[in-house]
Order: sequence, then C-alpha cells, then structure tokens
Amino acid sequence: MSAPDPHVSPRLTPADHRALSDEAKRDPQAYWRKVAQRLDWIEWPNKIHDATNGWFADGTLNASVNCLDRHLATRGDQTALIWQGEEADNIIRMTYRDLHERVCRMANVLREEGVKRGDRVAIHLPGVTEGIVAMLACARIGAMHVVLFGGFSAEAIADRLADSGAVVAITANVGRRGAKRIPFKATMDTALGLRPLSVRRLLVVSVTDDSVPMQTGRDAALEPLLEAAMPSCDAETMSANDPLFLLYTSGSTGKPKGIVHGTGGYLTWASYTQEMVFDHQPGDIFWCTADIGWITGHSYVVYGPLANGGTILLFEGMPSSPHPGRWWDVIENHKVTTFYTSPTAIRALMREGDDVPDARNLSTLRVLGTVGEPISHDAWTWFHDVIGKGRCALVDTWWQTETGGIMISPIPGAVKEKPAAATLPLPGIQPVLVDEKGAPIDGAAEGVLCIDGAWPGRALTIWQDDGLFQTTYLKPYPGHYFTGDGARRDEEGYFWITGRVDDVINVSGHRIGSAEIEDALATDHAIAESAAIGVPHDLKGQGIVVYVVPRDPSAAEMESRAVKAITAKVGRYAVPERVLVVPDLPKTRSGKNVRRLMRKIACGETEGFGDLSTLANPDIVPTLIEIAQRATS
Ligand code: 6R9
Repeated sequence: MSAPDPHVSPRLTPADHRALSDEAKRDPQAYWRKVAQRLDWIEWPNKIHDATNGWFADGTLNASVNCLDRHLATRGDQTALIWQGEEADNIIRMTYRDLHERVCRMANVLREEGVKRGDRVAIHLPGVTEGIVAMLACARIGAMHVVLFGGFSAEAIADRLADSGAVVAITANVGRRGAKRIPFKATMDTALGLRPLSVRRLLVVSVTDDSVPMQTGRDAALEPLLEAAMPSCDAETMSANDPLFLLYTSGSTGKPKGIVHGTGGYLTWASYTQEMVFDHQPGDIFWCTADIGWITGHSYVVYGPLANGGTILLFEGMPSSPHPGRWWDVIENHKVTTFYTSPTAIRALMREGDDVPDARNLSTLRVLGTVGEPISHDAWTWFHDVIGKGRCALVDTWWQTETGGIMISPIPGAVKEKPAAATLPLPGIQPVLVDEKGAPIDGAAEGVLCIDGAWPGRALTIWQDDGLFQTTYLKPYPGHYFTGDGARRDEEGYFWITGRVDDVINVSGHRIGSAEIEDALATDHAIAESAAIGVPHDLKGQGIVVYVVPRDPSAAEMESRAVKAITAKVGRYAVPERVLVVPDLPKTRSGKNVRRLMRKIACGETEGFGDLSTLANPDIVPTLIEIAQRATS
C-alpha cells in the first residue's frame, strides 16, 4: 500500500503500535489508567476496572466540561464547529467560547423545564447545530439524551419515547432538503398523540420561517428561551458510571434496544479512538458525515473530536444535492483534513464519475475513513485513489453502537492498510474468532467475531433490561462478548468483516432487525405471516426483501399494504426493495421458517438448495422461485 503523503506526520509508527498493544496486554490496569489521563476528572479514578464496578468507578467528571470548558483557556477562540447549510453561503462558525455559551443557555432552559439529572431528553432534529448543543446541554446537567433519527416514523418515535420515559423532547418545525420540507414537528405531534407518554414539554427549533401549529401548554419555541437564559451554567458532577446517553439500535428481537453508555468509560473511548484512528492533529478540520441519530454521530461528530479540542464540520445536506459535487465542494471550501463517511455514500459518489471530484481541490485531505458496513474492494480503491489520490491514509473502522467507539481499524502510519480490511484491533482490544460451539479458533480462519476482556467504551447495559443485555451479548458465547458479526482473519492477523451472522439487515449502514419489520407487518390483520430477508444491493449494501402470506389468498394490494405497514411502524428507511406475496413460507417440521432458503430464493437462486426433504412443505419451493422471478423480471 502506498504510504501516506509526506505532509502527514502520523503520531504512531508500527513499532509504537506494537509496543502499545503489548503494554495494554501486559498490564491493562496501568494502560487504561494512563489513557484515562486524557480527560479532566473532578475526582481522579483510583479504581480503573473490575468486573463488578465497571470502569473508573470512583472517578467523577462532566462530559460537557471535557468537551467545552477545559478548552476555553487554551483555545476559546478556535472554531469548534463549522456548520454548512445546504445553500453555499449559509455558514455558521462557532468558537469553543460560542459553543460553550450556547450549551450553557440550553442547559439552563432544560433545568428551567425541570429536567433533573438522570432524566431523559429526546432529541429529534435535522442537521442543525441545536442537535449538538442539546446533547452537550444534557450532558452538562446530567440528563441522558435520547437522539431519535430523523427517518423514524411517528410510531417508532412513540415506541422510543415510551421506553425511555423522556420528559422533554426537542424537535424542529421542519427539516430542509433542497426545496423539500421534512415535517419534523408534525411527525413528533403524531407520535405524542398516539398514546399517553411522559413528555411534558416539546421545544421547537425554527429551522425555517414555516409556521407549525403549537399546542398550548405543551409546546414552546426554543430560540426565545435560549435568548432569555443565562449564558453560564454549573455542570453536574457525574460518576464515571452514570449514564451519559441512551441510544436505540436494532437487534434480532423486534423491540429496539436502548443501549446505555456511561460517562467516564465512553468519553475516554471516544476521545482515545478519535485521536488514534484519525491521527488527530491541531488544525484538523474533521468531517464525519453521520447523522447524530446514530452512534457514529455521537462518538465522531460530537464527543470524540470535541473532547480532543478539534474543529468539527456539520453539513446539513445530502451528498449529491443540489449537484453531484456538493460534498467535494464542502471539502474544498472548508479545507477538510479528515473525512469519515459510509460505504453507501462512497458507492453513490463513485457513480457520478471521477471528473466530479477531479474538478475540485481535495489536497487538504489527510485521513479518510469508512464505517457502518463492509466496503467492497472497488469502492475502497476508488476512495483511496480518486479521493485520497493515493496519498491519504484510509481507515476502514469496524465497531458498533454497543462498543462505543472504533475497535478494529488501520491507524495512519502505524497499521498498514489492505483494501477492504478492518485490519488490526486497537491497542487494548482483543478480538477472537469462535466456531458455532463457541470454541476459539486460532490462525487464519473464519468464524464468529467476539471480543474478550474489557474496554472502556463498552455499553453499560440495555435500558431497563439488563437481562436482555446479558442474553444478547454475553450468553451466546460464554466468556466472550458476542458482536453479531462474522469475520475472517488472514495470515497476518488482519480482520476482514464478513457481515452479520444474526437476523440484522444492514441497509446503507442502518441496522434493521428482521423481526422489527415482521412485527410491523403483523400490525396489518390482512397479513397472516411474513419474513424479512437481507439481500445484496449495489448501492445500499443490503436491501430488504419481504415475504408476505395474506390471510385471504385473493386479497388485493398486498404489496402496498406491506410497504404502508413498514413505513408507519419503522420508517421510510426500512422500505423493502420487493414484496413477495406468497401462499406460505418454507417451514421445518417443527414450524420454523427456513430463512436460509428464503434468502437464496430472494437472491434469484433457483437450485442448490440442498436437502429439502426436511421441510414440512417442500412443494412450496417452486412456487416461491416463480414468484421471486416474476418480481425481479
Ligand atoms: C458504528 C456502527 C454496527 C454494525 C456492525 C457491523 C456493521 C460497522 C463496519 C461494519 C463491516 C465495517 N459495521 N462497521 N461492517 N465493516 N467497518 O456502524 O454501529 O449502527 O451499531 O452498526 O455495522 O455489522 O455489527 P451500528
């Protein structure tokens, strides 16, 4: 692989990386003690880690102080946040001092609303600065933020508001997408009207002049409250293990899981990994394109780079709007040095042709990164060669909501890249491959990816369901943390992620549980049974194919009913590529759906299904093949 450009002076060499990894293995307590020093603690943690008390148990700190206050003396006038609106001349720059003040005001507004430490605050916003401000304001007063992705339907929002017990919610009148308006407030109104919820106040950001109905007694415009609020605000002293936030993600069960991250461990991890993996240097302009509704936005738009005193860029718009070069213009205009995005975005940008990026000056770029889904060899190579001109480091970072931050990744200068490989674990991380029975496999092999040992970023639990945390992550392969992913390890010990081994579908980097979709379909009484399957998709990585069995075989419009149920219950981002209306699903004699077979048929395979005699209804197979073929022709 070509080495990074000479203007890149990575902080770590391969020898450093080996030394750190050895050190972390030899004496983890000492290693993590040293790492924890990167944060400002109110009370220094004497306890580093033990299984009962978790991470930094007797330490206290405040995450917003670590992301803001501690930088004021040294870099108060440095830009903390560049916000680029969809329109080229719509730019906001906030220094650390500005951001600190805005966060303090927001924190005071929340306190004024009676939000106390431990309370939950829901944040449902488009790509405006208030999202970041609100997150840090929650952290300041010890409330847990619950950021809800903009693409969630009203029902999905209501489910998460109910589960989290949020007392205050923050939304926007609308989101902007070119001339289009996304009805954030209206969706929230619908969510709040679906059933009794604990939200007593809805604060509304005016992104545009569009007026929206306000419910007296419940809704309030946020901006006047911010203006009236005091510009300083005492920060709560939090224990390292006090939750910082709750973030919903999908797994094998239908119900989304509220992943809880703690304050000290999580922030240590976000900060450590952001510096190491992105070779964070003073003067960097760090652009992570993720929505703050996902963990990538939490760790690498907000907490990691701000804890490290970086300058972050937030872009309101989409990659190719209003023209295919929009993202490259943003990089050129703002002199972005570090660009972290998804394989889905890369695939879409790649299709626009090389002349689009070639017409821009991308020479400020130093480090490129991808996350969220496996990247193909050609997309990796295009990103590396055409965008990085072969002189940028390219980090394919593997991690999950539950791990808090990056776990397996190249490190600029220190871990040599291989196209499309997540490569090596960060110092302190111990991945293992296990077979189906849970026995560790050595050497070059393929297996289920688990993590051994402890690391500071691991989630504390699942909100109000620690039993589910144990059964999901710790019980499947006793003694190991189970990731849900499969991986291959090569002769050099490099890891190549092969994808989920459970029933989670990854559409454009968004995790969607098969059961979540099947539960949505079950809300329509005309649907007797269903199965959601992930199939390869050129642009999205995976697409969803849904099999639907109507209660009444002659029922009409089953496809559109299925799409409607999914849009209503989950959101537009989970709409399937194809709905196959079938008389029955292939089942084992014990009545279990044979997903493996449905996957093959959905992928267009017509043979090689193996022994079908174990099916209770083998006759259904030719019918399914025929219906699948008709749907794709
Ligand atoms: C950070 C994030 C986690 C799942 C994970 C895996 C997939 C993430 C990947 C990757 C291949 C990578 N994934 N990074 N697969 N290569 N570099 O995406 O969190 O939304 O919780 O998704 O995404 O399947 O298990 P999350």
